[in-house]
Amino acid sequence: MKTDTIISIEAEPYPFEFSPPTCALLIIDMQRDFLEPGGFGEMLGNDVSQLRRTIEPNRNLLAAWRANGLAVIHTREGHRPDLTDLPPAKKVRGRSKTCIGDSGPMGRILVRGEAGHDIIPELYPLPTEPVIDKPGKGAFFATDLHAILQNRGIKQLVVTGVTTEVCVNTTVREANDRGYDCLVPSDCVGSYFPEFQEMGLKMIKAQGGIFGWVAPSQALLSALA
Ligand code: TIU
Repeated sequence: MKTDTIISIEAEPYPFEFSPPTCALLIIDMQRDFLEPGGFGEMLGNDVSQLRRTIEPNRNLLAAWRANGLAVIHTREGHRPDLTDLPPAKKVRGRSKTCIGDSGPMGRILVRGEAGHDIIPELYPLPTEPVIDKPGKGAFFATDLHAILQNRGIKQLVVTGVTTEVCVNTTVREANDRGYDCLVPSDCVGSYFPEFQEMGLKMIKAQGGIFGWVAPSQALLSALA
């Protein structure tokens, strides 16, 4: 695709204009422990179906990005096996009997290299797609994401994944402060809590798009077809 092609799609609060070669698809934390029945998320009492409905729309968007040869980046939330990058405050937060680093249903919880920490098979990264291992909720904190985006000349991001109000929102805010335009496809992000899904999206597009834009993924798919 030519670098000077500008595509405009219907979005809120106003149309999102982007140049595909400088717009990366950033898929946040579509990890087995958050999405799969029997994982850490479900063990904490969450309804994983609220997140699983995002798998198919993400698959379609990922296929479109790949078909057009555009940049795709994946993230995973997790920690080193020795937990030296796990803040003590994060370790004890929630007062759960089972916490990060402990043995869970799919290996040690949110530890790199464990089955539950990995990305779900439906959206598995290609070897050419960078995977950012992040210790926090935001994808920029303590990672090389910003450097990777700058090296590739990326200026805009389509941010998808889970959860809408936690890692997606934090990442969009971090990206916005670093000068990236962010579009969030509403059906490609999910929350365990329907009210947070709604408000998480409203917070992004409010006040003239204070953090970014929101649109259904079909708008992107139609534009890229
Ligand atoms: N990826 C992400 O959002 N991590 C979380 O901890 N989310 C929760 O909703 N807890």
